[in-house]
Amino acid sequence: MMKTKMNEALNRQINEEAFSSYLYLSMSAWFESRNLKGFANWMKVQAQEEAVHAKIFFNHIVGRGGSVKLEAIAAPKTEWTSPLEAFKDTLEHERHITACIHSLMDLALKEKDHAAAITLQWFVTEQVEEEANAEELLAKLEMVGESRQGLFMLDKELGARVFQMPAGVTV
Ligand code: OFO
Repeated sequence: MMKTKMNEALNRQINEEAFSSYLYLSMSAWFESRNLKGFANWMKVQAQEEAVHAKIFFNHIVGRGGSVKLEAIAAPKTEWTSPLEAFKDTLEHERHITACIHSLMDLALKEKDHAAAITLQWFVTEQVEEEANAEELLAKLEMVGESRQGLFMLDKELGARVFQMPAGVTV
């Protein structure tokens, strides 16, 4: 059985992950509107991953007899001035999520909630990858600058991304 404080904090994280999914879906729609279908694909896959993250927390709470409370999801931004701005927002958002995960881990350790700590360990590792991916794409966009050809090549590269359920995860 989970303590109320941990239960509430994990419920808040479901909302954070659901918002992440919404944000990237909104970015996907924006890229579609700019005819950058590869970027749109990358963001759609990212949104799928975030929905899985929300479900991992959902399953963790349910599996331990906790109570799931789904709150309203805030409306994400719908317009960006450039792909560069969208990826700046992505990196900033992932850094925010990393901070959320670290606070949850701090709480789990304080409460001696070993089960929560094990689930959160996966997210600690995942966030290293999430930030690295956003940093890499941001760097590539900075390199490309105003080059339409560079953007075209990058769009092609991002179009190849395919959603994969993380190893060992069932939702
Ligand atoms: Fe982007 O990792 Fe979850 O939110």
